[in-house]
Order: sequence, then C-alpha cells, then structure tokens
Amino acid sequence: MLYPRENEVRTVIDLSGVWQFQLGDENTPGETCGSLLKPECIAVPASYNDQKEDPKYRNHYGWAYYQKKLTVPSCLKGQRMMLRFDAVTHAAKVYVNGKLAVEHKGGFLPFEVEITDLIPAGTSGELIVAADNRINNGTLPVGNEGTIAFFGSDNPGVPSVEAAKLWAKPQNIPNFDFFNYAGINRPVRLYTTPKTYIADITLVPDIDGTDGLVKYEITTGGENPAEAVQIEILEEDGMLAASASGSFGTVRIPNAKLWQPWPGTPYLYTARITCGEDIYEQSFGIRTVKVEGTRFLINGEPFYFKGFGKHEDSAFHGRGLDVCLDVKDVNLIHWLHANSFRTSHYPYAEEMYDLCDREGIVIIDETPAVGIGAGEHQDPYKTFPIREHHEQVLREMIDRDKNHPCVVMWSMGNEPDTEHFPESAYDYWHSLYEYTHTLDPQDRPVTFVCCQNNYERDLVTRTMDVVCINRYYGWYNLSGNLDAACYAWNQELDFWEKQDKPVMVTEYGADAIAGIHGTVPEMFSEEYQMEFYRRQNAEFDKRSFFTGEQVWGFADFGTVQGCMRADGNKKGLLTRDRRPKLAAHYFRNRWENIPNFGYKK
Ligand code: BDP
Repeated sequence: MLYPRENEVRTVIDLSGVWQFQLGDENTPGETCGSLLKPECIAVPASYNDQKEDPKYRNHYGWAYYQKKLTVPSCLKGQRMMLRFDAVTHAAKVYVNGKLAVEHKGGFLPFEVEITDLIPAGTSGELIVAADNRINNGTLPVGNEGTIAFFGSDNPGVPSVEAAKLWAKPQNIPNFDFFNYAGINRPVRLYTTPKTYIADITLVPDIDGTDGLVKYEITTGGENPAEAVQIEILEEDGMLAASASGSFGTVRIPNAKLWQPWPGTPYLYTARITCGEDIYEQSFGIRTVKVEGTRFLINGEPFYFKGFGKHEDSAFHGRGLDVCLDVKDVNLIHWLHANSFRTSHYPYAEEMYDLCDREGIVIIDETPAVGIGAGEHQDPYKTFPIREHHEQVLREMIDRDKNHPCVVMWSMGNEPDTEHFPESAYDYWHSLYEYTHTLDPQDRPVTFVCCQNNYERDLVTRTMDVVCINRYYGWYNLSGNLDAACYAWNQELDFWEKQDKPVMVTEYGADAIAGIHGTVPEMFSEEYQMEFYRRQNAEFDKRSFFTGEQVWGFADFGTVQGCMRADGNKKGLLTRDRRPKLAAHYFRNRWENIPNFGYKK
C-alpha cells in the first residue's frame, strides 16, 4: 500500500488534532454507531492510555470510540478520495454517517477506504472510529484475557493468568513485556488521487558491474487502468538517470550510486511514475542483500549488525507517533555508532522507515507475532487460532515496506515456543518462512527471533536464514554471575558453530536503574549493565560466524506493573527520556571501532 504523499495532482489532508473520545466496553459496536453521548477531548495520533489522570483509561480493556466531523472541500470535486488509517490498535471499525465503512484487524499496519461517494466533495460527514485493544490467543500480539489454560509465564513482569482468573472479568493481560498501549496510534489522513490512479509500485534493485538495475511493476486502478505508464528514475538532485515505459520492465542506471549503511552514503533515487493524470514518486536505493554461508552480505560485503531492539514508546504519547522522537532516536543511533535495529515487536510507523532510508540505518522488520507460547502443557500451534492472521500481517507488512532499502530482513515474530512442542513449532514456522519468501519481491532473508531455550531440542531456529537468538545469561539465567554467563554462552556458541549459519544476538541485556552505582558491579547498577556487555561481547568477538549484536534495548520503556518491573523495563542503554547510562558510553566507544563491513572475515 502506497504512503499518502502530496504532489502536483494528489492532495493530503492530515486529520491529526484533538478528537472527541469515549471509552466503551467489551460489546462489539453495532452496525450503526451514532454520536458519542459524553465526548471528551483526546489527542490523535497517540495512545489514549496516558493522556488522562484516571486509571480507567490506563487499564481500559475493550472498545474505545473516537469521533470527528470531516468536511471535504469542494475544490476536491472530480477526485478519488481515500481515508487512510496508518494504525489503529488492535482492531478497528470505522463508521461514516453511522454506517460501517471499513474494518481491520491488526494494530500496527495501515488500512484505507474510499469515501468519494460517502462524503462527496463540498459536504461534511460524521466519522466514528471504534478501536478494540483486546488481546487473546487469536490476536497478534497474543494476550491472555484469562480465557486460556496457562501454566505460568516465563516472561517476568507479566502476571500469570491463574491470578487473573480470580478477577471477575477479562483483563488487559499481555503475554508480552510491553504496555498494551492502544487507540489511534498513527495518523489518519484524507488523500486524493485522480480517477485513474497508481495503486502500487514494486521496485527490485540489483547491481550489474557498476550499473544498477531496477525491475519494476506498477499496478493501476480506477476508470482507465490500461492508461500508459511511464517511469523516470531521478537522481537526488532531480536529474534524469534513466526512464522506461510500460507497467513492468527493467531499467538500467549506468554507474549507479549504491545505498550504503551509515557512515557510508545511503544514496536514494526516486522513481517518478505517471499514469494518465496521476503521479507518484517513490524513493528507493540500489542495494543487494544476501546470506552466504555464515555471512550476511549487503552489496556483496559481509555486514556486522550493531544496534538494538527498540520500542515505539514515550511518555504521554504511549505508542503514538512522535516524529520528533524518531528524529532524536536516529541521531542517538548515529551518536552511538550503531548501524541497525529490529522493529521489536511490531512494524513501526512508516515515517521511521523513511528516516532510516535517508539516514542509512538498517532495519530488521518484525511482525506483531509475540507471545506465541502457553507453557509446557499446551501446544499453541494446535490451539491458538492465529495462522490466518499471521499470514495477513506478513502480507500487509511486506506489501507496505517492500521498497525500503533500509529493510534487510523480515522477522516473522519474537520468542515463540520452540522447545516444548518442537515438531509443531517446526511445522508452523518453517512453512511460514517459505510463505514469507514467496511474498517478498526482493526475496530478502527471513528469520524469527528465538527465546532463551533448550537450543538442542529446538528444531526450527537452525533452519532460518539467520539464527537470531535472545539470551539473558547473567540476568534471568545465572543472575549476577558473569563468569557463568560467559561459560554458558561458549557452550551454546559451540553448538551454533556447527550449524554453518550466520548467528546474531537480537536481545541480551540487564536492567539498570539510572543513577544506581557501585564500585562492585551488582545487578540493577549501571556498572553491572556495562560489565555484562563488556564480558559477553568479548566472547562474541572470538567467533567468526557471529554476525551481530543487538542489545536489549535502546531505551527504557513502559510495561504492565509487576514485581520485576520498577516503573517499566529498565534494560535501555538510554533512559525513557533518552539520557545515556554508562553502558551507552561503553557501546559508543566499542561500536566506533567496529566497521560495518568485514569485521568478521
Ligand atoms: C525478552 C522479550 C522482550 C522483553 C525482554 C525482557 O523478547 O520483549 O522485554 O525479554 O524481559 O524475552 O526484558
């Protein structure tokens, strides 16, 4: 799905601002949804949870309603008008003048509806958006809701469902370690296209000697979709680099400039597409990605991942889009001399990928499939009705993000059970891995992120293109004992060495409460967090197949309450308000001395 961009022929009207709001309950909104009875003010885009001074908003579980009067200017007559929602968490029903116009499941990917006839240009309409934050064993992410048999969480900080069963009604209990922020988390926009329009653009770059090749395919729609299509490839200064006609084909760019991760130059070309009256400009980069033996190649060179798992999370906004924070984070990533992050644990707002394209930051793009596990007594793959939805989010994520040069790998999910039901896990994840490969026109590497487990029992992690492991030796396991942690790492790394795959750590970390210090490094102090990394990194450095270190995490973030969480998860290198802890300074120095390419021969 194309991002809404304004240009000579397309208009975008951003509907961000203060909307009317009302909490609902667990009852599905009716097929007609009239005006809100007791509307209150709420900011859009943003999670609603932390905007008000009452626990009922923070802990709300069920539907919430947003309302806005939408006036379409008469000057837009003759255009096709689309209403686009970048993300409503986790399910949405949109009513226009009381009638259901569109619904969508999944809280982190866009959806849209044509409103040309629903609110004709020159008139107004009433918009109601119903947002459902409920999570259960049929949603991604997975939630407990107190309805499934659950025999204790291995995710500290997450209260067990056994406890929740004591409560009278379904509660907001995630099966994951981040606060279940909800609502209209990303922008809502009205955008126009001409009546014959460019519906989608797929670009597949390649390198041929010193030339760039771009295989392209344009889909069109509307009144006259057979209208001739033109493609022009523009340099960053707007000069024409190459052109072609027809809705698919290959364009050659002589002496192409490559997209390289920062501090290299992330050069971006623009594909300017025209079809009848419609125009759309899509930026892209010439770069290749490939796994060969134990190496992860970007533009044919072995890349080493230095970075983090992150969250979209900040004070007041919750998980709401904050472009200032995104720009700040990108600059902090540069300051740390990092080169990459994983969009743990859901696809992020599109604005972040655009920034990373421009700033040369490499992304592992992850679906919201987190929390697929129910302990040793229940096979989630046989009992959780998630497969169809999982395929849907993979399709939507790849469809949305396929043209971004910054995206170098797809992560199908985070920390599912692969140990208690290894055969079921293999059947589920390996077939999904094959499906994911068929979805990506660029055929990037595919993986999922494996939790601390018995890696010898796990049958599926070793079959991914890159082995991505989350390990908490020295924290949850072997707490406080870094000698033992290093010993355990080496035992495990001996196992991975035999698999002949690139292996990277996608999470390792220790909580550090900013301001807690000690001359002897003990848990929760900034010194322990730094020492934890210093010791473990020294072991990674000895292994040539080890292709990356992504720490957990970039910054402290909000979680549910729990005895393991002191005002949220404190494993950030930075505090939630982005101040560096000791470990941030340590990594800044380490990563400055690790090149992007050729670190492991
Ligand atoms: C990992 C999860 C991550 C948690 C982290 C932690 O992937 O979401 O926040 O543990 O406990 O298991 O800090």
